[in-house]
Amino acid sequence: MLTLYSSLHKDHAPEYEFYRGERVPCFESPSRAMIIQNELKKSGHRVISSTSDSRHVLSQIHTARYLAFMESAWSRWLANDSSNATVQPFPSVWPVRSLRSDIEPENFIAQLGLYSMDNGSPLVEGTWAAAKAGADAAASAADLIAKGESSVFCATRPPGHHAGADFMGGYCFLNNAAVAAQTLLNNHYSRVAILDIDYHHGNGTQSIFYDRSDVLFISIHGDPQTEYPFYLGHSDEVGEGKGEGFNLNLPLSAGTSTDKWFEALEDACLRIGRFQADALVVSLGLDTFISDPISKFSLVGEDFKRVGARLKRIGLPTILVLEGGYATKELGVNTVNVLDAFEMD
Ligand code: Q9C
Ligand code: ZN
Repeated sequence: MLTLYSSLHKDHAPEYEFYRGERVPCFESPSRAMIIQNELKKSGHRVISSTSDSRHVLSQIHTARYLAFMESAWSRWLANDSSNATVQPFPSVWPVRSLRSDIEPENFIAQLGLYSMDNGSPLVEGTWAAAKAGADAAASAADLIAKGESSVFCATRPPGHHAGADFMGGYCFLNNAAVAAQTLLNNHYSRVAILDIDYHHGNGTQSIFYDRSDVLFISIHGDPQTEYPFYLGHSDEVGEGKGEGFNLNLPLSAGTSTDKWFEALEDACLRIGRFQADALVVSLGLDTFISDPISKFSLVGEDFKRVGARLKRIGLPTILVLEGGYATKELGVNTVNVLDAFEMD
C-alpha cells in the first residue's frame, strides 16, 4: 500500500510520562514508527514523503488560538527560563466546570492546562514539527485519494484521535483522522466515514464532527467506565443537531473476547454501508493486540489480517492513519498484516 512517512517524528521523543503516579519511559516512542517502517519496506510497500501542506485544513479542524499555542509552545517555554531546555512541561491545573476557558491566561503552565485534557501528553522541542508532519501526511493522503489512489497509509506519530478542536490529550496533538476526512470533503467528496478501531475511544474526532452529518464517526473501544479517556465514548452519544444519528459508539468491556470485537466490527461496517459513504478514514490503533501494555482486548497477529480483509470489503477509497499500539516489537508485523490483507484480491 502507498505509505506516507516523515522522519520528523523522531524529534518527538519525550523522556517520560506519568503512569500510576510514577515517571516511566513513554509508551508512545519513535521506535514505533521505525519498526513499522522496517516492516513495510521488508514486505515491498512503497514509502513516500508528503505532497501537501495541511495549514489550511488545520484551521478548519482546530481553533486558531490552539494552533498558535502549539506552534509557539516550546519557544515560549524556553523564554520563561533558558534552563527549561531539558525540562518537560506538564499541566497541573485545568479549567473544569465553573472556571473560565474563554480567557487565555498569560502563564504558560496555565495555558498548557487550558489546552490539555490530561497530563499524559508530554511536549518537547520537536513535538510541533512531528505533529505537523503527521497532519501533512493525512492531508496528502486525501489529496492522493482524490487523484485516484485507492488506499493510502499514514505511518506517522504522534497519534491524533484524542486531540479535539482546542486540546491535546492521550499522546495526541493534531487530529490526523479529522484532517484526512476534512481534506476529502474539501476535494468534493460529500460523505466520509471515520472508523476508529484504536483500543481507546476517539474522543477528539467524535467531538470535532459531533454536530455534522457529512462525517459519520464510529468507534469500537474499551468501555469508558473503566478505560481512558473515561469522560466520552458511551453508547448514548449519537450526535447532536444536524449530526444526530451520525455518531456511533460501540464500547466493549475491558477483556472482551475477539469474537465479540469482530461482531462490533461487523456492525460498524454495516452502518458505513447504510451511510453510503464515498470514502473511508480508519483510525488504525493496534493497541487491541493481546500483549499491548496499556490495553485489555485480545487480538493476535492473524486477527489483524482479518481486520484488513474486512475493511477492504467495505469497498471504499480508504485512508488508514496510525493511532495507538504500544507492543512495539510486534507493532510492525501487526500493522503490515492489516495493510497486506487489505491489498489482497
Ligand atoms: N499516562 C492512544 O492510544 N494514558 N492513546 C495511559 C497514563 C492514556 C492512549 C497511561 C492512554 C492514551 C492514541
Ligand atoms: Zn489507543
